[in-house]
Amino acid sequence: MVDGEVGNREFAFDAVVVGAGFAGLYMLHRLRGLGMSAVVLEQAAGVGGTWYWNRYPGARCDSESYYYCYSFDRELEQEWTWTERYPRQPEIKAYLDHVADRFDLRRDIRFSTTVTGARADADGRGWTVTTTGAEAGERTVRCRFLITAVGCLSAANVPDLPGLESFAGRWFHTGQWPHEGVDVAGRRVGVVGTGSTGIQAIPVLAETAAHTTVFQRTANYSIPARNGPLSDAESRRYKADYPQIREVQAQSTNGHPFVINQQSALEVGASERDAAYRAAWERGGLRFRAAYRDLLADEAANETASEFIRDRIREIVRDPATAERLLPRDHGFATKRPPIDTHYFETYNRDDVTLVDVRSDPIEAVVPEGLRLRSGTVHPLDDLVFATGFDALTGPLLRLDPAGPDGTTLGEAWREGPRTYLGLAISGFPNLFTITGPFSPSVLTNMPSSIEQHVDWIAGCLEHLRDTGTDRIEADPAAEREWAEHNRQAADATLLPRAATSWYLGANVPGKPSVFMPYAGGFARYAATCTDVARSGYRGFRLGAPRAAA
Ligand code: N01
Repeated sequence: MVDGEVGNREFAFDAVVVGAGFAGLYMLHRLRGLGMSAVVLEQAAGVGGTWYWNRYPGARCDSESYYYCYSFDRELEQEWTWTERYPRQPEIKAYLDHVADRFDLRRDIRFSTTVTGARADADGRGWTVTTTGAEAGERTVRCRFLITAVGCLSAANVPDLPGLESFAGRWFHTGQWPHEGVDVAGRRVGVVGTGSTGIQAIPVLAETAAHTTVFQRTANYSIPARNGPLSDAESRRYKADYPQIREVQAQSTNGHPFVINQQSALEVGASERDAAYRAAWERGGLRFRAAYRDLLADEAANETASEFIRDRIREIVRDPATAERLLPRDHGFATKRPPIDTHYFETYNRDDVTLVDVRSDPIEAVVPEGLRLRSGTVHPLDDLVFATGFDALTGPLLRLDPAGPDGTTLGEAWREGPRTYLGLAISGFPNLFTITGPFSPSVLTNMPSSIEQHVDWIAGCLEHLRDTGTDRIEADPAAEREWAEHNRQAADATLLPRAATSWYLGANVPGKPSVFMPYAGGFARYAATCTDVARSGYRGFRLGAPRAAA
């Protein structure tokens, strides 16, 4: 069935948005505000995006609830009350359900609809999007503009281990967790992966499982979250302070409402530094990395924080051999995405938890009874949990399989790695916008902050195109090359590209080109660049001739 006939100039919609998470919901709201017709295509049966799928035990946000939310509507800010310092997955999902209802968004969302491809018109002035859904066969939707709101961490990365199909137990990826939950009582559970997800899930699984075996490839730093209920007084204070909080976020490096200490970790004495780290450790959360300005820029400075955390691990974990295996030594603190936890390291003091180092003895195969390592050791398991992360940033876009006017697919265009202009647009793919695409700050920031900034920019751009009667926009390849170079320099000014196993570089997916994908130059600086590009009349973009002139 065809919505708007393929090949003619009639469009069913001004815009198709793919994804109904934080980004897609707000994009739809802004498109409506512009008086544009729009539909959101969503694979899931409900809204939420990441927070629809990631229902694993312990799933909760590492940003604090009072700012892991929209800022675009003052009434929404005041009427929603968070219950904990860090929101659990069901609470964030409930918040996004509330937003969808409050702004009457659902009537323009097609749920259970998977985008399987998208083809630009030969003249680059529209798109035909192909979907599959509940009905048999494919459907197509015609639109002028295609806007991806697919998130950065939505394409699950399940390791390609031989024998997985032979496993006699149950296996799960944390990002595709069964909605009905998984009861692990009395079972031997294996968890592969010690990133943010594994570090959240392991303590919770260990509370119920008969035995938990953690398969660790890279030891990780983690800061205690210090989660707890939000009191009425705290909620009232945040609500009263929102104007200032939002201002701090807008001026920040990473969209979080905290100011990074402008001292160097190396210009203070050891005891003063230790006291600062102790205070940050006690306060808990991602703010730890704001202790000194050069933690992500100078190896010696970083090492002071890294060693402080290693000391805490040595202190918490009773068995010295286990503690030693848990010490991260191949990368500095926060050069990979730093997890925060609730009793993660303490979990290794349980008799029913075993840590297995699969860096020195890699997983070789799944066998019916469990996991077999290269040494031949078999760990018997009833349940296998892959907390193995995602094909980050590029994976969700490549899955949409867009093709430009000349038929070149995104997979072909990005064979050597991604290239974008501002993370918002891709040369060769006119009238396509990518919310939080590669080479935008995205995963280095508090995501709702980046999402709102991108959506607002795209809405402003669409308004400009409409007001000038322009129906085609495309990133200029030269601007894209310059942006890539600026990204490389911004990343190289930090320690981030040196963490060899980082998913920021695509290192977690075998065969993925090694490119540092998020923009490391800072959120406020990035947003100012985007604003400047718009003010300059969209420098670096090729705008089609206005309709009247054409
Ligand atoms: O994934 P990861 P994640 N054999 O890629 C290991 C966000 N998030 O789902 O480091 C053995 O970080 C891999 O090892 P290595 C957040 O941005 C946000 O945990 O590649 N091990 C690593 O230990 C986060 O960073 C929240 O050597 C294998 C782990 O699996 C991002 O999601 C909460 C392996 C994967 O860690 C991804 O986190 C949770 C193999 N074949 C997550 N393959 C919020 O608060 C992979 N690993 C918003």
